[in-house]
Amino acid sequence: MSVFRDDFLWGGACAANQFEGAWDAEGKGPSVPDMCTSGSHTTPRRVTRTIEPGVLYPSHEAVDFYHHYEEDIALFAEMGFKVFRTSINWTRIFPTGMEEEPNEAGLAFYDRVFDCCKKHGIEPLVTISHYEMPYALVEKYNGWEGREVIDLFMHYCQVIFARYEGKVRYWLTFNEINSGTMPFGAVLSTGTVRGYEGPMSVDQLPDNPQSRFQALHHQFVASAKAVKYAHEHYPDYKMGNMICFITSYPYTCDPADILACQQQMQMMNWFCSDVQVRGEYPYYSQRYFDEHGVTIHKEPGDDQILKEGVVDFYTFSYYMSNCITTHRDVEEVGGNVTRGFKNPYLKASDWGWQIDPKGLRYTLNEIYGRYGIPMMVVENGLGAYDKLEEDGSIHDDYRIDYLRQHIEEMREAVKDGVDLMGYTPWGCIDLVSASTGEMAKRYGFIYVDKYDDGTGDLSRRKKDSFAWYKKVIATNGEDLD
Ligand code: BGP
Repeated sequence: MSVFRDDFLWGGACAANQFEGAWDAEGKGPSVPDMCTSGSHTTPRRVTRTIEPGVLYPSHEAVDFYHHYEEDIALFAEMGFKVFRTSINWTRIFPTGMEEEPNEAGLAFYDRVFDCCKKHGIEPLVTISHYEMPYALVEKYNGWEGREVIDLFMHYCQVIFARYEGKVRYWLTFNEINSGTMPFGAVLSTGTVRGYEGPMSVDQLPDNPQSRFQALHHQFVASAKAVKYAHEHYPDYKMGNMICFITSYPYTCDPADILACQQQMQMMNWFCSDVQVRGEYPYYSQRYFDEHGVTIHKEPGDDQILKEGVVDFYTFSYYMSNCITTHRDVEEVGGNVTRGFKNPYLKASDWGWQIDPKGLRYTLNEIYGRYGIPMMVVENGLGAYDKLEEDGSIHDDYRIDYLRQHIEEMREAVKDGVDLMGYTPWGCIDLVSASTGEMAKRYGFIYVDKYDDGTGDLSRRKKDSFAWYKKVIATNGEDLD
């Protein structure tokens, strides 16, 4: 018998801006990633205020899910997906985010996607905002720093909640909301980069913690309002949060490292979910704000709404772990939204992300111990270079190894007693990398013929991991060989 529950939600995850393409089709407006050029592991993406001619913006075509959704969802169904995590691109529905009337063509596209999922017996899990805020709101309000954005977001939520009733039950409010606690999040998440043109790199972005944390407060309020509204109007909707969890370990047993690590875990990994799950700012945040010159401006009623809009389930992305140290002689390593220090016991991906399957078991236990609500791993996976063989096959045994080891540890965590609802590995079909804008950094079970220079015929091919994952799902996670 499987240790995973019978209704375990096996599937995969994508985000609209990273795979749909059709960035200006049928009335869609530009969202923040549409203004981000391609980059690489060594050259950061750039944010531009206008679309520069002759420059590659990878979200513009991406892998064109917009025109391939039927074929792609059929492939997901062939693997046996029970759930498909995707997002709605806000600017397909409201091109600037400020319109009163939604764009019917945009709404109709997601009708087609969700109907197609239904036809295949796949449950959609929808991220309402996955790094896709309307660029017009960056220019007008400095993104989420403007309190006005809360009402605009609520209007968007009300429209999609009503439209997709009967088609979507599982919703996540903001993707990786805690990226707003870090400089990197200012571009894709909080949008607090009005007037900025330049590299999107952790070291080069101008940083303003005051505007990031104020923006984050507005996202908390918006998330809670959306949750409360959904609970009141659609009792069968299940509302989740989504955290980028980068587990930190103290590099040494020097008490200074232990404390530094605790502080990193608090503000990076726990702060946002403490608000979204427990319904209030955690005690440790005030000192952090005082020491970082941050004053959160709240309106009467904000604290109440945070209490009333707590989520039903907790979701997170998990790719890696990092070490934290106060010592100077330790090598730094990369990550999706932040950096840390090298763990001598771990290997890293070609992009420097430290691979740590056991850390997933540890993390699941930590989260469940803190909150005790159902959880879902909604992103996990190995971004790697794949080689397309002459006969069209792709032998991605390294990806199978990575996923196998992580599923084994999820199994252990379930045996430990955590309540795990599902697993949606990231980029189940190859898509554009959020951090680097590359196609070469592939995660999929399905290979897409699309390359960093923008070429490719967009044809789809099954990698070796496709058949492997199909077997994993068919055996409810028992057969991982
Ligand atoms: C997460 C994001 C995703 C996704 C993933 C992989 O931070 O939620 O959007 O892209 O990381 O990161 P990357 O694409 O940079 O490899």
